[in-house]
Amino acid sequence: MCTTCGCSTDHDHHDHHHDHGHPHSHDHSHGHDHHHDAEAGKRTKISIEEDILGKNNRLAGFNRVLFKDKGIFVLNLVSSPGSGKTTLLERTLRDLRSKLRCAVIEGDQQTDNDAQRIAATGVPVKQINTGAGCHLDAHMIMHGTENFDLDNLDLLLIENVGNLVCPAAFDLGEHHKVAVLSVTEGEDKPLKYPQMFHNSTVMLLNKIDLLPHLDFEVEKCKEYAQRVSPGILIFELSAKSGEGMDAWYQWLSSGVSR
Ligand SMILES: Nc1nc2c(ncn2[C@@H]2O[C@H](COP(=O)(O)OP(=O)(O)OP(=O)(O)O)[C@@H](O)[C@H]2O)c(=O)[nH]1
Ligand SMILES: [Mg+2]
Repeated sequence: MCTTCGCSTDHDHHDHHHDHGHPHSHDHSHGHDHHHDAEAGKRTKISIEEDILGKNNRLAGFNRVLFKDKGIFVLNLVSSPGSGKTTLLERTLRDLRSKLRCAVIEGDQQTDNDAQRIAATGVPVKQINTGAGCHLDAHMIMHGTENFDLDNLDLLLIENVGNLVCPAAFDLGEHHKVAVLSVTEGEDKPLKYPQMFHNSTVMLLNKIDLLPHLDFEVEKCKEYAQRVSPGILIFELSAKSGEGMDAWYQWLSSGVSR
């Protein structure tokens, strides 16, 4: 289950062979004998949550070491559904793929629609379907990376499941979370979902081509984002028109060459 919303994540209890030697301690002993005791139940829930996040953090640590060894810059794009993550990736890849060796992991509950869109850019892509799960976790990323030639990769872009809540809690071993917020969503989202913005290094304010049609107050939104995440970098851009994309590319490229 997800620590935040209590959704089930079947992938925590799968059964297949691993050849990458990371530790798998599938603990199925979570206290079913406590449900008549509310306090004990609460304690059990907290310990399950700590257990899940603890396991995730350990695996994220493995990923981080792998990415460092291979010299791969890794970004985790998080947002609500439809903010424009895939559109941003498509444009970014088309513009940067001649300069950087890129790969993409796509996370969605169902369909490989986004993976097909990325594949059309010619960049290697792996779709992960989370089923009932509302976020990617470090274990999925560990397996996702098995699909790529990591020795010949500069940049790995991960599109998380569209959800402003749960992905905030899960470290994937990435260098940075990048929160994508589109101007159609309202300027108050950083205040309403502070964890996501607090945990992100960058906020991409997307769809600015639509601003003339909306009441969205850009400065207010930026102030809210800074309030929950002081120092967060904000790029205003349009994945559709291309406006503002250069500053994003510059930041991205400087991360790769670091
Ligand atoms: N006007 C405008 N539309 C955009 C922009 N970026 C994306 N869109 C549109 O927004 C819709 C959703 O875009 P996607 O790229 O699929 O969004 P997403 O965040 O990947 O969606 P999920 O994967 O479902 O969470 C599509 O209709 C896009 O064409 C933009 O900068 N301006
Ligand atoms: Mg998408």
